[in-house]
Amino acid sequence: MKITVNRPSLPPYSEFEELAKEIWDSSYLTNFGTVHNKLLHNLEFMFRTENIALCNNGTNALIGAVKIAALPKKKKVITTPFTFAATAHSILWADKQPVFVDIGKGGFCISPETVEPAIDSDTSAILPVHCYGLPCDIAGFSELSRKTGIPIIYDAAHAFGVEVNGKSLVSEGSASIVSTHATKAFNTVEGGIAYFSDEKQLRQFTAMTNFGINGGVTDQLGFNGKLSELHAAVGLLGLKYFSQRVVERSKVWHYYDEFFADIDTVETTVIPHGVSLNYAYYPVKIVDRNIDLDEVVRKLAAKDIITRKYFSELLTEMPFFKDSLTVGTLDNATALSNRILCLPIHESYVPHQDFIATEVLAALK
Ligand code: T4K
Repeated sequence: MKITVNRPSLPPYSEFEELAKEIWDSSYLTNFGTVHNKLLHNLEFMFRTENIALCNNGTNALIGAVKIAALPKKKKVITTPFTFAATAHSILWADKQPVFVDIGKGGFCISPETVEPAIDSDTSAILPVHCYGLPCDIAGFSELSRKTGIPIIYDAAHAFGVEVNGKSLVSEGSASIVSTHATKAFNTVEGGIAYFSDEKQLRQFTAMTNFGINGGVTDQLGFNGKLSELHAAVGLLGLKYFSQRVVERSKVWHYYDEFFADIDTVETTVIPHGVSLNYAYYPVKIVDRNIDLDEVVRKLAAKDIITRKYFSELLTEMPFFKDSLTVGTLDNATALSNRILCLPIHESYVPHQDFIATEVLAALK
């Protein structure tokens, strides 16, 4: 069996078959159907907010969020280089300009301290990423937003189900988006969720995902960002299994933590106090710079263990973004560049956790 870095968490196929048949028989396949609405309702209950909408992927949700929640007459959106390309692509698709700043020391996210020096009269929004589902300094960003009037738009692509002191991380900032792609902790095959603190902006977003149609009238810019009934069905059924799967994935996380505790070359990730994680990624820092991570990835792949260097290549190092605006040094992000390895984590890996950890250790030697 190939052990991949992550794999979709799916409901039993028989349950999907039954619901798919109902959808088939109804002949209603998309455009805010019954299954879409049920999933939306269940997620509103789970996140304890009615200010969310579903979308056909996380990238489109983020484009919409930036388009709607960023200050309209200003151009710059301050963000992180330590993320997936979709974060900065979304800023550009929303007709804004990304400005990269460093992540904070000892974490994976940009911080109010690294962002503040980059704020100027053209700053339209701040776009932090809760990288691997680990929360940014939400209290600090909320204070920075209050002080400057600049909206915070969170890329919470990895953060489905994450809570901080019992509150869902999704309902933070002016807007926040989650990815429900197949590789995420919870999935709708492809999909996304968008949160807006302002109900008017939420209505604008929903209309935006439906060609800009508001009450039958096209009165704004739109695109097709709707989540189909079949995609929503995978989510609706999968949601029932979500919390049990978090428990199983946490076993793998804690097993790895203990396994690597005394290994000098491997620095594991500390979960901050008060955070309930979804355990969708297991990032470790390989401290010893003499170890070639690409070689480690290759050795493990030869054993059918697929690891990933998410997000070891900073966006600012990629050809497409290398001439983008950067403010300050990127020393902390650069220190992580080519040092982070995400190990396989999934609820079905509990029986394989010792094998995986042992092979990772062997590949590091
Ligand atoms: N913001 C951030 C911070 C993000 O990380 C992302 C996406 C977004 C925004 C945008 O959200 P979406 O528009 O995607 O909703 C993956 C995902 O495609 C992407 O969703 C994700 N972030 C990114 C971090 O990772 P790849 O290129 O690594 O995927 P791939 O196909 O190589 O799959 C990774 C592993 O998962 C493989 O080992 C195989 C396994 N896998 C994958 C798929 C698709 C399966 O077992 N089954 C599957 O169906 O990008």
